[in-house]
Amino acid sequence: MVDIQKPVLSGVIAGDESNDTIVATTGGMVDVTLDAQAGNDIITGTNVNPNGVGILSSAIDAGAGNDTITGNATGPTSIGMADAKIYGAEGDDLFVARGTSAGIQGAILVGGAGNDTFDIQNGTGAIAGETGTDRLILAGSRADYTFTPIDDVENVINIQGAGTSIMTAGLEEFVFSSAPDTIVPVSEFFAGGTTQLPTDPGGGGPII
Ligand SMILES: [Ca+2]
Ligand SMILES: [Ca+2]
Ligand SMILES: [Ca+2]
Repeated sequence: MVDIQKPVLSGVIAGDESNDTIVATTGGMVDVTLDAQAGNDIITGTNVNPNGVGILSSAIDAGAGNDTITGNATGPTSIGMADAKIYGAEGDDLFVARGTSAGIQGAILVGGAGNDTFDIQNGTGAIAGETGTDRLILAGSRADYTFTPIDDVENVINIQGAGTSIMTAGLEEFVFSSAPDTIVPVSEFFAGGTTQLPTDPGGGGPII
């Protein structure tokens, strides 16, 4: 196993085929290219500084296994993950983003195969669950956001509100921190059809 725990991580980092621990403890991950490979890996960027970012300008492939990728920024006006592209790959992966200004900013998070959870607070970016039963957890309540269904084949939804502008695809479940035990299935957002293919009020199917 690879065990790296430093105040700041940057550059090219490789895990191995077992369970790795790769942690930036106080100054975040900056310009990291990480391939964690197989195993259940713990990948964490913590930043305690003002204007800090937990995981910044980085590309992370968590690889197979059930991985946990966390961007946690605790200083004033901080962001959990910014300009980061993170791939969970196979396994049931957990993405966690926390910041005092936003959870994510310009982040692209892709779950890959397996049942993935994106616990990202709020912010901007794109999230794709891919296969499996994938869940998005947002801060606050459902009423804080507007969900616009775009495409019901890939379950594409645009989410706006509460400092959030996110395009999602392939997510099956939505949970809000104010009611953590309530799962909103994606089908609820498509009950009225999509914005691009308005349905006939008489139930005759899409008007093309
Ligand atoms: Ca590994
Ligand atoms: Ca994985
Ligand atoms: Ca998935």
